[in-house]
Amino acid sequence: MTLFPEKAAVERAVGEALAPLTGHPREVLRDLLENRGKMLRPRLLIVSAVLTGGEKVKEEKALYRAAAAVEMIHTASLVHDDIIDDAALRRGRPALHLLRGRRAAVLAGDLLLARAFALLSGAEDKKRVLRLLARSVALLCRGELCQMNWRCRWDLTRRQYYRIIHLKTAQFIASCCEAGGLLAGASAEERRALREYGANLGQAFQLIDDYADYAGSPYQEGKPAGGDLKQGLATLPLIHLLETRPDYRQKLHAAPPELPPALQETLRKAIGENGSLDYTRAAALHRQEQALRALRLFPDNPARRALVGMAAAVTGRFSDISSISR
Ligand code: GRG
Repeated sequence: MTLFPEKAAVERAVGEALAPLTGHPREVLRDLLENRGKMLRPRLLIVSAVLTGGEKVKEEKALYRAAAAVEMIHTASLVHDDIIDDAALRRGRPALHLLRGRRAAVLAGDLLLARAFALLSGAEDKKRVLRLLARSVALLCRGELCQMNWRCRWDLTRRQYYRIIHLKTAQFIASCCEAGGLLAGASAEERRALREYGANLGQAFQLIDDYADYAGSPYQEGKPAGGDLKQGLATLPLIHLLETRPDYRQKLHAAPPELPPALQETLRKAIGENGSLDYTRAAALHRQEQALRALRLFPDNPARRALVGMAAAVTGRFSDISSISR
């Protein structure tokens, strides 16, 4: 049984978007696209469309083009993110900038983004999806810039943290769900509910990602743990520790911007012992509940159950997402 029956159609649409490329550019993108992730965003877009428009929406080519475009946008953001973070691994393999060099990786991300928008601009009547996703990419970049601006500053508040994860992760996931609704002709109320579901799912997703950076395996997907502290990023586990244990705040403020490994280790240990990881997990579970609550508008059917399953998988192991049956 195929677990994501639309996967082949989405991949065909990605192929269509990249068809005009030849030679070296095509080769660079091939490295990237051969190593697929969970395809969470295209799944969300398609299931949201089916939930609000019924099975007949699956006959529309525009659905697969939009699904391919969100996966391409997401992949472009990962390429750029890995350059910014100097990450060594992506999806368990060397990051593109290590395989092809930083300059080529920047341009490969740009190229992918441009081809994604070319795909979206194909259908005249789908302008609203194009506008929604263009705005969402701008917010992604603002989130990343904001996070960059807070690097090695340890006084980031919980409110500011939630704002950053909304911009860099949750709002794009919300836009994928809303785009599915738009393509299926969903009502304004349904689109709001889909957005609410996606935004909460996205927050839960990022909270678990930030949890995983401290908790390590089995949550880390081919990424070494401990990267956030090393890069000077304050995420909820650390923010919670600093809120509840001001003595650690003093230690951090007295330290150089690049934290010495011994202090990183002390903080990591303290975060575990202080209950800050449990706190982060509970915050993710709360967002997951909110996501499920947003689905109450919709009748029980296979598409709704698929969205429930995807929300449930986010706080379980990430890999469970790819085992959800539709
Ligand atoms: C070029 C579109 C573009 C944006 C530039 C760098 C940047 C601005 C934004 C970074 C946004 C980012 C990477 C946020 C993290 C989101 C996140 C948790 C990604 C992991 O998503 P998964 O687990 O990945 O769905 P897979 O590998 O399964 O696709």
